[in-house]
Amino acid sequence: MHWHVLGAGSLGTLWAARLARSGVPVTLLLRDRQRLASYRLLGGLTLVEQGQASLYPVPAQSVDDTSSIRLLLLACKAYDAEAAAASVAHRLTPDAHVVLLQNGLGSQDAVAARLPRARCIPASSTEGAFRDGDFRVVFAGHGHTWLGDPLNPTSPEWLEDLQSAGISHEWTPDILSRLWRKLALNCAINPLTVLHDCRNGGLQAHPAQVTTLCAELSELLCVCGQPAAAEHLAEEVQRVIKATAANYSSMHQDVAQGRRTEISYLIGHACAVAQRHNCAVPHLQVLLERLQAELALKGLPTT
Ligand code: NAD
Ligand code: KPL
Repeated sequence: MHWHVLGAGSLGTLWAARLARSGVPVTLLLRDRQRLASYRLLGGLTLVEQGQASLYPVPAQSVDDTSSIRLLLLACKAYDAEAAAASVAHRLTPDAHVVLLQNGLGSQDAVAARLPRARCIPASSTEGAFRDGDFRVVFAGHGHTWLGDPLNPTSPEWLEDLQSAGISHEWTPDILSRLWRKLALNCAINPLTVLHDCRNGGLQAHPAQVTTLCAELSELLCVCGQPAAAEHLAEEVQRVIKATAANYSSMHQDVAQGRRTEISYLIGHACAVAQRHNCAVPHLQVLLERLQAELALKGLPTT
């Protein structure tokens, strides 16, 4: 199986470099010919692991190339996913599989609607990586990736490629439950870290706020058919706050670095779904509005 990776950022590079070094055929898809020229000048992707940088000369094309794509890894941000998928829709074979690495919820449905013939496979990852240069990524935190198809429990053959590449993973028929659980954790922690301008551990000073959000999120998860994702949510949120006390949340990092956040696919999505189900989430709603105001104040997009 030949992998195409669209989105040569942190996770896309992390996957492409590991697949390529294990001998799996992989091609990087870049936005345009200018990006392709810059990439070729550098000679490949650089992955930094435990302080050691290695160059992987992964072949690349621009999205407007015409060769067909049977297995696509979509590794862009949630707000870019639909447009990125649309840009290669004409190249997908009728039996194409598309792995969706986006955090949060909402973008997966938007992509699936754009690619009605493809088998879309959402994933949820706890791996950590960041860019420290053009086409250069630091593997910052080992983690695990869950993948699944809400419409078809059969696992795809290409999971063997992840095994060979050393990408820790598991196929799960309950991928939606995993994505909802992660979204709930992110909703209970990330916006508050932005508003209090603190590390995750700083939320230990605001236990009532966190507990109230967890109660609303648990109710919402049950209302939208995800009771398993609601189980012991408050306890897990407290555990994550303690375990990651010294870290800044991903949303805090985005805001601190002046980057667009994935707000619409996290707390924005939770509030939109709550409204659709007539489920009252007043504290989440106020948190969303305060977060949007803070983003606007900083000149960042509010969606
Ligand atoms: P990133 O911003 O580092 O990379 C995204 C890349 O996609 C960028 O290089 C961007 O230029 C490219 N891109 C966007 N639209 C494109 C298009 N139309 N054509 C070609 N390229 C396009 O993002 P990331 O950190 O790798 O995150 C990807 C997703 O994974 C996000 O939803 C994020 O929340 C999630 N995630 C990231 C991490 C992490 O540690 N980085 C961990 C877990 C989950
Ligand atoms: O996933 C996270 C993030 O920062 O995005 C954690 C650490 C769980 C905080 O919500």
